[in-house]
Amino acid sequence: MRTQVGIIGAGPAGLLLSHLLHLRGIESVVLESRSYDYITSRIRAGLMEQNTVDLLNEVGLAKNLNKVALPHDGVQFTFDGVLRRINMQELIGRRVTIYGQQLIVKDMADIRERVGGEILYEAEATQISNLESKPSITFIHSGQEQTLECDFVAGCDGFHGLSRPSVPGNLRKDFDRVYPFGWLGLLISAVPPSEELVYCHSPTGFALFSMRSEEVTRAYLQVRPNESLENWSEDRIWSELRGRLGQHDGLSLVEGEILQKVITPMRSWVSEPMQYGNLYLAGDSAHIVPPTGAKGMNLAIADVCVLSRGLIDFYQNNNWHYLNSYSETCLRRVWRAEHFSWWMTTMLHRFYDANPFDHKRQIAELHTVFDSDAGSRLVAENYAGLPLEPWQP
Ligand code: RFL
Ligand code: PHB
Repeated sequence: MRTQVGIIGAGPAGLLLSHLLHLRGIESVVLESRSYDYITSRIRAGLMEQNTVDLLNEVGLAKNLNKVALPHDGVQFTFDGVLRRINMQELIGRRVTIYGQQLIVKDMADIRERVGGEILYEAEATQISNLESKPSITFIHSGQEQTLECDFVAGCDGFHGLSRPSVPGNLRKDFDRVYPFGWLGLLISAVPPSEELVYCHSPTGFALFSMRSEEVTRAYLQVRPNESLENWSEDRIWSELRGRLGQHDGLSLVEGEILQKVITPMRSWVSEPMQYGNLYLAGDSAHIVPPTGAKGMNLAIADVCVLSRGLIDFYQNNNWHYLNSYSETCLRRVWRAEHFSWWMTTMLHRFYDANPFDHKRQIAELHTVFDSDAGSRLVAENYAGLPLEPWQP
């Protein structure tokens, strides 16, 4: 089997890349180890930056999104007994949008399928070879080992994929921070406490109230690392949700059936450079962030814009400029998102080893940022997202 760009992974990064390349007549094949049903029902991200939504509109991927997504002009924070709202629309003229990752993955996969795009599900890439000349990807599909020959490999296979480890260890530098807590993610059949997201700092830990629709709440509770789900009875969950939200005018916690609970560890990670030979890493395969800043999927999409521009310029104009500067261009934005995600995480979570001084300092930091117009604007600019690079030359 042969194609121009071999893409490993049908997450937001891989699917968007294959769509953008298709719009400019460049062929790709996407290899995905999981099934179509799995990737279109896996609950992960929910929040999209304004630029992400604008891009999806520009490239014809936002038809369903525009029907059901929930745009938010503001975002709310509680700490030290107060509720603060950042009005992003007023401060910076931009907003964020709630639309489940599994829905945008489905929209992209279905559109690729409709125009004859090749996505092989249950096709696990097991080896990438000849990265410095004509690459090939070995994969197992329907029990058979096969080979995909290509000009370039896009490693869009997430944090646990095969692409990053295919960059020789002596040419790669990894930057890593593990946080001493995780998130218990809950999907609840109940009206969310507010129409907007509420991030809560509390003496018993962080909580976030998001949503997937007007009737479905998506909530997260900070939990100890390596916490077991068995320790989280429904009673304990409701009591922590209630306590961490606190009592504020306009916020009310409605109980409902808990449809799903999952614990996720929290980590920051960057692998540099994001390119080796003809392999380009995009999205979680190259970097991850703790979800407090809602940046992971948005960053994956930002990488893909840079990569599609490079590949289009190469195929249309034989120009290597954007491909040669791919890693450097992406990493500038990646590190800003890493910083923002780290900052939101450390400012809003309770560190279990913090002493009373640390706690008072943290509360002071929250007042410094959220009582200030300049502080609120800084949060708004980063939360609603930095401008994207153009996806074509
Ligand atoms: P993905 O989505 O992990 O997709 C990678 C795909 O590659 C496949 N794969 C392979 N296929 C073939 N052969 C192999 N050897 C393969 N190895 C792996 C996998 O099956 C998979 O389908 O990576 P991508 O495309 O880079 O997208 C990244 C995003 O998924 C991720 O950053 C976000 O989910 C992060 N995230 C959030 N991001 C946001 O922008 N906004 C949010 O609100 C937000 N909320 C979140 C989040 C992540 C969370 N968790 C679960 C960590 C909330 C949570 C709780
Ligand atoms: C979500 O809706 O899943 C979500 C929203 C904002 C975050 C993290 C997750 O910061």
